[in-house]
Amino acid sequence: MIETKQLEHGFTYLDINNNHAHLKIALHGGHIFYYKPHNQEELLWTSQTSFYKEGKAIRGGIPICWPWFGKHPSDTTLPQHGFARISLWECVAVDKRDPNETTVTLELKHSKESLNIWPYRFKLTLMIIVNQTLTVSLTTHNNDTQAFIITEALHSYFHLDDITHVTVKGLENISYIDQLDHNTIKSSSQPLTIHKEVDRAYINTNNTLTLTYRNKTVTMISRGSSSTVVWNPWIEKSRQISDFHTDGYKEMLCIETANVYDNLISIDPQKSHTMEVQIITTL
Ligand code: TA6
Repeated sequence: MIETKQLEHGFTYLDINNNHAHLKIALHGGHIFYYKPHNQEELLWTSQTSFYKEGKAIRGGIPICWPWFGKHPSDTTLPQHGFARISLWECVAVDKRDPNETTVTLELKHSKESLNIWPYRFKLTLMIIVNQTLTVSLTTHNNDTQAFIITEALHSYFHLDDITHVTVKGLENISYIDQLDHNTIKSSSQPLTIHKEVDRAYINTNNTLTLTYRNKTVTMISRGSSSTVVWNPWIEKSRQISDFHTDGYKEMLCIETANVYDNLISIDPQKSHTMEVQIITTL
């Protein structure tokens, strides 16, 4: 079943309930902000104090950072992480014929406003497939007459019961940019555990990562992505973020399927690029 509903704050969202999971996608940002496989806990974290208003991204779920990740390279007055996560997307297709699999396609196209801050004609297609797994696929089409460059991320916030019990595997011996230490390049031979603030961009990553906590394993299989960003703001930083609920840092970890820094993507006119992640949970 798929219904169009409204949050009390006024945002329109698609509410999908099939044989495998319950998922909510806001048209604001093309933003998945709720995902719960049946008989499991919510897999994505969303802040209890998130804003739901124009010009702000929902805090949690899967914000789409595009066409730049982080600060704009030359103009810091432009929105952090680009404009896709604060733009209104359109739902262009829904396939719900099979109760075991629902596919939703959203689109965002260039507009007068987008051309003012990013001077290229484009179409972004977000395809979301909910079956036993969740697949999120972001395709950038270059509809311009010149090539353009993007950086991007599916800034996924995973929901955990205790950050100190988490292990991330698949990033060992891969160079990362430590965004908390003057962008110094580092690496570690050990699986990643989190006991303090972390903000890292791993470059040239493998396409399979696992996140393990308690008795649960979440596997992320990516395609068209060469970077992985890992972020937890920990105590002090999370207190400075007004839409981050108190102690929320204990229950979340961002593991972001991305193309950032040297893994930027150049797309020629009339060509496209797809970045995708499939999220698989095993108990
Ligand atoms: O993905 C990591 C990061 O870029 C961090 O540096 C941190 O600022 C975070 O994203 C959240 O950014 P936001 O603009 O959503 O507050």
